[in-house]
Amino acid sequence: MDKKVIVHVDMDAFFASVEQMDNPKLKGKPVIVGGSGPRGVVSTCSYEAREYGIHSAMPIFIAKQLCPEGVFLPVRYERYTEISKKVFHILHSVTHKVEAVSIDEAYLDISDIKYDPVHIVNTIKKRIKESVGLTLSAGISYNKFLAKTASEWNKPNGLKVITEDMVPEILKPLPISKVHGIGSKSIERLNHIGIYTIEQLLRLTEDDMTYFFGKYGIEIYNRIRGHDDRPVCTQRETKSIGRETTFDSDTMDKAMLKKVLSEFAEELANSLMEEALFAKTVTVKIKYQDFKIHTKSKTLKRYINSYKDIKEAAFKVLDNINIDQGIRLIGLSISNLTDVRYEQLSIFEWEKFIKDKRRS
Ligand code: TTP
Ligand code: MG
Repeated sequence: MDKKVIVHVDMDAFFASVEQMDNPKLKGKPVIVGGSGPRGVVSTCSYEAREYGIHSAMPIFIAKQLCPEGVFLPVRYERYTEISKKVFHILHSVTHKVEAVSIDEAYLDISDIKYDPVHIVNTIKKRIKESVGLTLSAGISYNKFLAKTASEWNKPNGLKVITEDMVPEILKPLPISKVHGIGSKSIERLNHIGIYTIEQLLRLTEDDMTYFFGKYGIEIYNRIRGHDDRPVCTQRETKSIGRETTFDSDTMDKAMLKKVLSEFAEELANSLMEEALFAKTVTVKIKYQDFKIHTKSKTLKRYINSYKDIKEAAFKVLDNINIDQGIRLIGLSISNLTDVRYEQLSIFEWEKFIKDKRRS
């Protein structure tokens, strides 16, 4: 089996970079984002602030002592979530094999894209810089552990490739804290017996590793030798997506109901796009003035994700409902979701497709 091509991306100083983007006067300054109040801690800080020794999870009062001239800001989750969605939207335009690890971090499996991985990653970086306004660091390798290690290599705005022939040499000088999965307690215990680097960790046997890390030991033993076969999991927990609204006064006005359905269709299409999903079943829910609920569904022959397709299916369902009394509430949902697209072409395959077409 061919080696996989895994990419790990991680936004640089995410919350702080968003603050600097939204308020350009803060660019180049030590910006610290964190909880207010006497027990607040640092969520993150700009790279300028890191030079003062400030880092995530440090109490704010200590950060203030280290850098009194720093700009201290509260956390604005909604804004960061909004930006995160844009970033993931771009990642999903490359491949549907995207595993979100956190608000600013993801793995991509780009093994199937017949393009130079560095070109792919540079394109992702460029797109995110141009259309979102932020930088990220990326690592490319043949498994998740090494891709993540690579993305941390030269933050911010880094790009590092780790190939098979570089392992384990390249890992040897790294401190054991760089091994994702080793907790601070284990680090302390290992430091206590004089183990600080991966080179030293490589000298431990499988039994030693089990002793130090429990059942997780063998996994770490393998990872530092470049073996990690965890797949990139495209999470698929959403079973259905829906919207509904209750009217101020009951209605039987079909044109109005269609207007509402069409607004919902647009929102649902956006949600599908964001998560790179397709749906097959469209359901309209109606609550009449006597509070009876009526739902009617239509399962289509093919998967859809566009506003137009969702709207048309919803209208058909509504047209098949015999409305004989006032309606209090209308809802639209889509289910039967999938993220496995039939012959889905990523932007790179599209580029190739278009080039090939021009040639022929
Ligand atoms: P990270 O990716 O760990 O950090 P970062 O993006 O700020 O900086 P780096 O360039 O090193 O990647 O975390 C992403 C966001 O998650 C971060 O901007 C703020 C939030 N976060 C917390 O709220 N608390 C924490 O302890 C950490 C580590 C992160
Ligand atoms: Mg980050």
